[in-house]
Amino acid sequence: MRSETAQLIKLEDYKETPYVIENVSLVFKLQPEATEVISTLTLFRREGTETGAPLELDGDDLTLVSVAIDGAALAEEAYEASPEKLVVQTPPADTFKLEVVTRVNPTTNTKLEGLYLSQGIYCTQCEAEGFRRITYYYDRPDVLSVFTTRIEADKVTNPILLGNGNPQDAGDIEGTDRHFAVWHDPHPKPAYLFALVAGDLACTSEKYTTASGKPVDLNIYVEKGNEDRTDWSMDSLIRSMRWDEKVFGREYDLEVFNIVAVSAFNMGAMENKGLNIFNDKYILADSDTATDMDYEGIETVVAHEYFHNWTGNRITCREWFQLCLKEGLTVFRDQEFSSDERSRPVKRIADVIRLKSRQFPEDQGPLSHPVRPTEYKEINNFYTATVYDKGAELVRMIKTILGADGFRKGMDLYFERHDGDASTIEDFLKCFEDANQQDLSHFSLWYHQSGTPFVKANGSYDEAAKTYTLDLEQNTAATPGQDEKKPFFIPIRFGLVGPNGDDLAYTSVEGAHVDGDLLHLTEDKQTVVFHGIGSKPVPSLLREFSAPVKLESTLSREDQIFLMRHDIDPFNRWQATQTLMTELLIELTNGEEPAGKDAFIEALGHMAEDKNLDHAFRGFGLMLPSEQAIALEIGKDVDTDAIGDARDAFSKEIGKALYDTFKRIYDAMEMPATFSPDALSAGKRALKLRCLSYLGAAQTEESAVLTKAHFDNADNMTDRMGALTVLVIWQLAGAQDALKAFEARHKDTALAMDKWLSIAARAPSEDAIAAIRTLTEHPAFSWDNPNRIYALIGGFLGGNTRGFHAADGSGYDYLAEITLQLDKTNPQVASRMAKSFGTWKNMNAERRVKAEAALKRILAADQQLSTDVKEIVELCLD
Ligand code: B3K
Ligand code: ZN
Repeated sequence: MRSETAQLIKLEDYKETPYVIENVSLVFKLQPEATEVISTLTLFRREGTETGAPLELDGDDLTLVSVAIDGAALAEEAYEASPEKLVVQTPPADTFKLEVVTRVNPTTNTKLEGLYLSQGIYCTQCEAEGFRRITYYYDRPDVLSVFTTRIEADKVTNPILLGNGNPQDAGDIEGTDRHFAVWHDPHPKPAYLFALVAGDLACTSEKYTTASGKPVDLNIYVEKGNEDRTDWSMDSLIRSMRWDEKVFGREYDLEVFNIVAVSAFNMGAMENKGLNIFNDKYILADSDTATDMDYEGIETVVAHEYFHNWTGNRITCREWFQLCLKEGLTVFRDQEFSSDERSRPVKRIADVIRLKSRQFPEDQGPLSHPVRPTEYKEINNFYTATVYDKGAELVRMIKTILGADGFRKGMDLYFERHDGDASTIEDFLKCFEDANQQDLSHFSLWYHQSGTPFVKANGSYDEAAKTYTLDLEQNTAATPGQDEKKPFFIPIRFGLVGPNGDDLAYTSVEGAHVDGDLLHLTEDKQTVVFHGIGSKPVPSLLREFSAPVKLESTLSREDQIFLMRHDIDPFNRWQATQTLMTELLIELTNGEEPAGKDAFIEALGHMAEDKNLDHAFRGFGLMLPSEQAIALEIGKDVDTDAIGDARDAFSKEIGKALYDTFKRIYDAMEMPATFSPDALSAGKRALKLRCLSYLGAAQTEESAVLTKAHFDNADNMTDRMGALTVLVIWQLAGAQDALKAFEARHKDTALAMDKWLSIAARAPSEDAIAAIRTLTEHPAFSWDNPNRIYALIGGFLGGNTRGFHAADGSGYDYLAEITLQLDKTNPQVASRMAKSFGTWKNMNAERRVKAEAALKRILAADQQLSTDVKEIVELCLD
């Protein structure tokens, strides 16, 4: 949507539509440059709407061909049409049929929103407001209707014709080279869940029988030649369907479930009813082209989209402010699925790393917003880590507070009470309150108040009284639009760890609601006294990361090392390691020599070799916080070069100090004879590669040879890419050869070349921007495909901190330049890139000046900015 005067949409302005759309019948006459869409809507006047009140439908960039009501063409004065709107001034009756014909051009649709062509395949993307780019409609989630879709297309180029719901009819169109298919979706749905696909696609199929015995045809459609790369996604789908039956009691509800993978897609995937459309990155996998992380990503996204069938589709959102109702909840569900399928603590660590690296910076900067926002200009800008990942944390906290049974009771009531509804967060919370007779009003503040709460904890032990006193304090800094913050309801899972590593029991407690190992922090300050504590404990707080807060610990380094070795909560063992690493790295960044560094490195060596721990867990334990994470922790006046230098030096120091340990683990690792993406094998590969990266950091001749051999001998992408990254990042001998060999091997596989682009984008360089410009000329890169842009430009912005935050401002200038360039073709991708400006206020003065100038240059550019980009830039400058 392009507009100089983008409107601020406010939650408080919500009103129902004056008319109800009962039925939608669509006919698509597909042509690459001029597709005709005939839409017939059965409408009736809503009770309370004045007779003859105008009917105003949304459009975006539409060409109207004709408009009729009940079979009669409308006189010109009876309606007003523009590309953005169709207004029928005075509908003639309480119930009527509106027939609208529009024409759209799928070939020139570079925004990838609405109907577009991707590699010769027609496909659609309608969430959030793409349906209005197909036909005039009430394009909002609270308008639920029954859709029937007829698709007509050329038989040769489009043998496969897919729509939502169940197939109803199909055949040739006599006297032409064309054929048709009719799809009917019996479940009323909002327009954002509409989808259509037509093309020459290959298909993999399976049969599934639901828990109650209903047969379902499962199909995964891909571009021809890719059909042997769908086994994992099909397997993930079947496991997801079974899991949702078992864990949430939810069955699938149509005769077919179709998935289509396309190569040009703005995001990961889309949960259209019965016809999920995916970015092919989240469907295609084989061991030669996909990493273990890709396999995990596929499992997660396939599950996520499938789970939306109940949380999103059967129960949808009243308006887009409620986005977290479906997204936060569905992320929670996919996280739980992966935890059950893999290792729960490892999955928890991975999810928390993601939350802290994506959501924490968002919530502590100019783009901070509540999980349920109250205003926006462009809804596509609000598909954020806050809505998704923090949204999932809020659902997780409800489960923590109510317990597993109470949570399930609330979910059951939600499905029973709201099936078929367009709901709100209030509706959702009410189900948990009613099912558990519990008041969640204080808890609900999490949905409305933005910002990351900082929790401070200070403990003291009184040996004579056998008491342990914990002084807790919470504080949330002001965020845009919210100067004053109220205290949150923070569930803190904890243990008081005794000298032998066991949790100490307490006899009684005062000062807070404490139930077993769960403490409710509900006020700004609380002093909690535990009685009957026999010896001095080390507190282990926020176990399992029970709330999305930043814990400022006052523990000594010895105590952290103690937790790192002994905590019974694996998450907090990992967290203690991270906390220590971060503290040490900050001191190193400041040029100090940190106390306890050697003891820490020694403890790290123990963890690396601890056979009682999961391989994947050990891999995560060894991982240093990213440069961005350290920058966020420092918070202000950040010098990214100093952080990079300190982190490099510390990696090297650990690599040298524990060289023998890492080499021993590396050499001793037994790998399965054939590749399997299972969690155990993936964990072994991860640990082995983590060891290799420290050996690489030590930059010995031996480690360069070892890394190059690892690359040369790799029989899977995880090892090949892992070793290539080590070679390139540490500039080891053989790096250039390896880059060339990778390119030669994978030049015809775009998704594999994306990995090459993102590694190349991270390579240390004197002139990073010149290097990126050269890479944009590479045949593997294209400005037209989001995956290529995310790989190269996204890889640079997120993975090359020195380059992007270069003190001379060249990284910021480049981002301004490509934001403007991309905005002309694909505003969603442009604004996603521009969000990298979100941390500029944390930088030092030298960098801030450059970043601010670059942001201002975007606003002042001699081109019309999309609402998407304009909103992000304005928020950043606010
Ligand atoms: N619901 C889609 C995201 C749509 C994004 C629109 N800008 C995928 C998902 O979250 O499952
Ligand atoms: Zn989703």
